[in-house]
Amino acid sequence: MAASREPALAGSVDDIERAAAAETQTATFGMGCFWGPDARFGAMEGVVRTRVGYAGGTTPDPTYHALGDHTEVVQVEYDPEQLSYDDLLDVFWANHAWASASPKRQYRGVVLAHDDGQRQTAQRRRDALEAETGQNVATAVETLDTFYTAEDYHQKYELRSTPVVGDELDAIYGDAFADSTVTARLNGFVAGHGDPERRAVLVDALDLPESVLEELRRRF
Ligand code: MHO
Repeated sequence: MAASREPALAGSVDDIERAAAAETQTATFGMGCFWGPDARFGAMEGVVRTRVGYAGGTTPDPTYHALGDHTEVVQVEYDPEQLSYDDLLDVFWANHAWASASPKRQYRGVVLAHDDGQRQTAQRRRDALEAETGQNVATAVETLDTFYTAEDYHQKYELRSTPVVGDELDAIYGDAFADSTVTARLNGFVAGHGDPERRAVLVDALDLPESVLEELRRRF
C-alpha cells in the first residue's frame, strides 16, 4: 500500500522547513507544456508547493485527453515573506513565448489572477513589457475561475520520469508526492534548475534509501 506521508528530513534544510511552515499565497500561470514551469518554480526558494492542472476555459471536468477549451497551467503556492508575486512574474515573463499567440489554446500564455491585486500587477507588467519592447504581447491576463488538478502522472513529471528515483519516491511518498516541498525542489533540481550547493545540501538531509541518494548525487 502506498504511504501518504512525507519521510522526515534527517538534517536541517532551512529553506524547506521555513517554506512548509508558511502561510501561503497562490499564483496560476499558463506558459506552454506545464511540465517545464512545474520544475522551474519548484526549484525556487520560497515556493512551498506546485501542482499542474487545467484552467482558463469553461469545459467541465477536463482531462489531458479531453481538455476542451482549457489551458495547461502551473499553480505555485509560495511564502509571501520570501517571494513576491512580482518575483514570480519575473520568472513567468522570462520563460514563455509571450510575443506570439500559441496555435493551440492548450499551450497559450496566460496569467490567471486570483484577485484584483494580482490582476492589476500582472496587467501593469504586461503594459510595461509592451512599452519596453515595442512588441505586442500575446499573453492574456484573466481572472481564475476553476482550477482542475491534472492526472497524477503529470505532477512533478521531471522527477517522476527520472530513472530509479521517480519510481522509488512515488512508492515512498504515495499521495504526498504531488504536494511535498521536497519533491517540488527535487523536481526542479533534476531538471537542472537551482543552485548546485543547495542541491547537495538537500540530498544530504534526505532520509531516503541509499539507492535513491546515490542516483540523486550522481545527477547533482
Ligand atoms: N510535447 C509534450 C507535451 C506534453 S505536455 C503535458 C509531449 O507530448 O511530450 O503537454
